Amino acid sequence: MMVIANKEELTRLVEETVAQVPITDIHTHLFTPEFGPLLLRGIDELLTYHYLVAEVFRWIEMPYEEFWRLSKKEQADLIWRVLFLEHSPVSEACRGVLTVLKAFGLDPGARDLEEYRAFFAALPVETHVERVLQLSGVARLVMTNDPFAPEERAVWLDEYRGDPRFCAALRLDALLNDWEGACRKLGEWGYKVASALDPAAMAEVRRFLNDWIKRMNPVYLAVSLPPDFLWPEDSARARLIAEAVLPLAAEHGLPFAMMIGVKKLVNPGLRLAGDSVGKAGIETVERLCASFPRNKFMLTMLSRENQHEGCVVARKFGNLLPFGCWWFMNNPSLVEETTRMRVELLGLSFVPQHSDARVLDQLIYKWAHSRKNIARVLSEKYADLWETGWRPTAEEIRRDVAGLFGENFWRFLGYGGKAA
Ligand code: HDL
Ligand code: ZN
Repeated sequence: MMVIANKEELTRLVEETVAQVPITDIHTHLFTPEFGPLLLRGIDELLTYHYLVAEVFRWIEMPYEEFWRLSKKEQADLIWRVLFLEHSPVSEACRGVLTVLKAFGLDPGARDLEEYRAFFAALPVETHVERVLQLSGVARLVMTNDPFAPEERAVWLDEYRGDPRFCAALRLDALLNDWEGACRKLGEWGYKVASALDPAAMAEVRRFLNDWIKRMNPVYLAVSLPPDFLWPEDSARARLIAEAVLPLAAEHGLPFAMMIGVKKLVNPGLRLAGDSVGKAGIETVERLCASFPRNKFMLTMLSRENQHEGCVVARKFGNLLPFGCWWFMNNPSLVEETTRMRVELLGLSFVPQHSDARVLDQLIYKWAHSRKNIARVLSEKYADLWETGWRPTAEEIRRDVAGLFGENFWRFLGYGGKAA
C-alpha cells in the first residue's frame, strides 16, 4: 500500500491520476466511421461548431441565411478571422480549438489555417479515430442515436457492425417531444399507432422501443426536455414516459437519462446554435424517482440554478445518477463550481463530466480541460481530508478517480463497475 508522504505529494498524485485515468465518455454526438458523414472531424468542423457560430454572430451583422449559404470552408474562414484574429480566442470553445491543434503537434502560434487544413486532410478516418481516442484518453464513449433521423436509421437497418468502444444510447426526443410527428412516422413503419394513444397504440409504441433496443443494444435511453417538463401531466409525453419508456427501461435494466432545461430554437435563424436555457422544476424529477423506484434515472440539468437542487434530489434517491456539466454548464468556472458542490453533497457517487462532443477532435480539448478542472477540486478535497489527519492511499485515490471517470457509470448500469 503506497503511503503518501505530504500534501504536495498528495496533490501531485491526484493530478497525475486524473490526467491518466481511461475515460468512459457517457454522452457524445459522435459516430463510428460506419455512419460516414455523420462523424464530423477536422479543423473546419471544429471552427463551425455551433458554439462558435453563436459567438461569431455577436460581432458580425450578416443575415443568417447569407451565412448558411456560405460553404463550410467559407464559414470557417469567417469564424477564424473574427473570433481568432480580430479578437483574442479566449472563450472556452475558441480555446478548445487551439488545445486540439497543440495536442496534434501543430503550432497554434503560427495561426496558419491552411497548414491545419492540410494536416487534417491527410488523416484517414480510421487513423483519425485512433489518434483522437489515444490523445484524449477516452476508452469508451456513448453516441446519441436517433431512430427517427433518416441518414442514421439507414445505417442501423443495413447490418451495422459497430465498434465496441462506441456504445449506443437510444435518443427519444422525436417520440416524446413531437408525438404527432412520431405517430405519423411510426405508422409509415408499420406500427399500428393512433394519436389518441389508446392501449393498443401504446402497446405498439412499446413494440417500437423493443425493436430498437434489440437493434441498438443501448446502454441507456435518453431525452432532452424543456424547463417546463412536467410529470404527471395530461400530455402524450407524460403518458409515453410512464406507460412505454419506463416499463421497457425497467424490463431491460436500462437507465432513463433526462437532460432537462433546453429551450429549443429561441433564435431559429441560428439553427443548432439557436437553443437556450431555462430553470426547470425539480419536483418533476422527485416525482418520477419516487413513483418508479424500480427504474434507474440519469440526470443532467442545463441551468446553473438547477445544479444545487439536482444534488439534493440525488441525496433523496439512490436510483438517480447525476452526470456531467452539460452544454452551457461546460465551462471551467461552472465545472469547478458544480464538481465542488457535488463532492460536498454526494461524496464520489456521481459522474462529473461528459464531453457532448459533436466533432471527433473535440474529445481532446473537452477532456483535457475538464480533467484539469476536476483534478483541481479533488486535490482541494483530499487536502481537506489530510488536514483532519486522514491519510488517503494512492490505491484509494486511483479507485475513487476510476469511479468518477467511468466505473460509477458501469456499476450504475449493473456491470459491476467494469465496462460491458
Ligand atoms: O440535446 C443534446 O444532447 C445537446 O447536447 C445538444 O445536442 C446541443 O446542441 C449540444 O451539442 N450541446 O453541447
Ligand atoms: Zn448532447
